[in-house]
Amino acid sequence: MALTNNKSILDWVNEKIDLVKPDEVMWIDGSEEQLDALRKEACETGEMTKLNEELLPGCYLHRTKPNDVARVEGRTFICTETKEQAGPTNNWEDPQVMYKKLYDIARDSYKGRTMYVIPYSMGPVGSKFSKVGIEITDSIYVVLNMSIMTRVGKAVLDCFGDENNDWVRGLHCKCDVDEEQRYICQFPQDNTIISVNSAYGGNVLLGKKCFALRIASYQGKNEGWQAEHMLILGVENPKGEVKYICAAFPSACGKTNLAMLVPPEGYKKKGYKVWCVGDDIAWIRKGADGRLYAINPENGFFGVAPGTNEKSNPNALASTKSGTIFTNVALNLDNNTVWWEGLDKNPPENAIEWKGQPWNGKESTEKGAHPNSRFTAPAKNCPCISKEFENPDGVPISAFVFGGRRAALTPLVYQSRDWNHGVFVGSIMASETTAAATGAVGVVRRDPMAMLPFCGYDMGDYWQHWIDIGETLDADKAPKIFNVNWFRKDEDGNFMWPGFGDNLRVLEWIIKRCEGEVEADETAIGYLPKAEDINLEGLEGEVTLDSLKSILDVDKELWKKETAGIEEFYGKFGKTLPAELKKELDTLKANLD
Ligand code: GTP
Ligand code: SPV
Ligand code: MN
Repeated sequence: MALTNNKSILDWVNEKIDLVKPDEVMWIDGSEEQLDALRKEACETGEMTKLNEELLPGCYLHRTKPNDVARVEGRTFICTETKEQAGPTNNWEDPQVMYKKLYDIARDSYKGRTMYVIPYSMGPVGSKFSKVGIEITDSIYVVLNMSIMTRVGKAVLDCFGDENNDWVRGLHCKCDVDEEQRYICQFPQDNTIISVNSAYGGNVLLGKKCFALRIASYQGKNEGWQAEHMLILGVENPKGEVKYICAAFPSACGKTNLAMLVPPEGYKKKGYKVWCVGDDIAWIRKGADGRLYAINPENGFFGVAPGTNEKSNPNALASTKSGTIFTNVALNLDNNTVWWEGLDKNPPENAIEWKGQPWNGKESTEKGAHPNSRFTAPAKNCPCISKEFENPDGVPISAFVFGGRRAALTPLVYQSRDWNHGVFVGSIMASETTAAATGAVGVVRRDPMAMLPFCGYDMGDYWQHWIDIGETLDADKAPKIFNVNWFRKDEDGNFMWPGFGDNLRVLEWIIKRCEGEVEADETAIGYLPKAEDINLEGLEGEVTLDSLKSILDVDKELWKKETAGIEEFYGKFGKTLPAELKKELDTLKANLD
């Protein structure tokens, strides 16, 4: 039974029923009974495996097809009226051409299947930050993941009302999971998303990257707010004061880890705490007091499994201990639990690897879990979830932090001179590619604000939006903007900075800068810490003042080469490149000479 009288929703759902021809239609009401019945059904058909109820209560394992394990950037399209509106960094197709192609693929594809209609809210139900979506899918895996990652069900529609037309349409059709016919398409001008021939995470959980970033970034541009690929964390000092930081790193570059950071022993003893508000996406608006506020529109974590362990990220691991769906990890047959590379040093011998084949972790040279295998865990499971997580007004932002994986060049941390220089610093971000998207891994590419795969319109206009937002902020209220790099390597290829919990040492410097409590050195690229101002207590033997100095080093010759790459990248944009950024590039070049 339909859960709403909203005509725009009912008309659209009926139109889609006529197109895909399901045997049955089920509206997802958000009740435990309904979800439980679906879990049962998925286990009966083999779509999911129920894990050990004692060790992992309410947890399930799912395997996707080996051809369907990551986002597919080459098959992701922004379909706007003109190609220019999508900009030079997005794949574009004419909306009418793309609708026809997608409808031809989707037509009759639900025959013999059930259509699930999922009403969901990105953000706490009823918050002024929040937005509603409807996702139609033929996958129980999608329903169950969406009900962890977002707020789903009847309550969403009750609050939405019958006249409201401000909602995002999402149609997902698994079809035959044929990679040749796979398309992930956003129609920002129609508030519409269509995804066909995939059944993997970011391609099909349409609330996440498709809506909360690609569509929402476009909405934000028009409505005066921002949708960013950013974690949100709060650092509580021993006096109990909490400062909030938003940080943008590309996929698989450390957002979830930083968001759930465990302070080093010395900090813990002093009374420092870190609180997680969000690990992937931030929606940001100006508050009544003139500061910027952020909410996490999601309700769960879709986190990278490999490398997650008791030491690297105990909070993420704890979050996966109940009510979690694991995708593409190894199944330990001895105790019906899961395993992935980097969980511990004791891989199971009697196991099934991520593709579904028998696997002996002690002997096999193959991986047990896919490098982009993931957990979908409820945010409320996280031991360090912020008490502001449900706050409909969000949290006030003190600093924006950009960062990526750069083996060379970028120092551990630096601060921009002002807002526009900070926008420039975000715009010149580059990072080594990871397994989060299909394609080569480890290649340095430009990824401005970690939004390259997620910006729903021309990236030049997006930079202009950042500059425009800055103009509305009083200087003393605007977040300060920084850049970090946890991934600098020495000549032997070892990471120079221990990372993880020790990143709090850098956050402490960032907060001190925001509070005007510490001096910095002005360099060609911006303000750098004096090495003595980064607290190394407890890192004896790991990081010395000298090694820290080399992680903070600015190599002018390397940076000159970098400016050539930036210039080439900027050259793609033509007239949408903001003059302010061109000016910042000229300043950087002059500073380096
Ligand atoms: P998405 O969910 O794809 O957006 O990824 P993410 O940005 O949340 O990345 P995540 O925190 O899951 O980390 C990805 C990988 O980076 C993992 O293998 C981590 O072990 C590694 N990593 C995270 N933080 C650090 C760090 O400070 N230093 C080093 N060397 N590795 C890190
Ligand atoms: C990312 O790739 O940035 C993710 C995972 O957070 S996905 O949802 O697949 O996009
Ligand atoms: Mn992400």
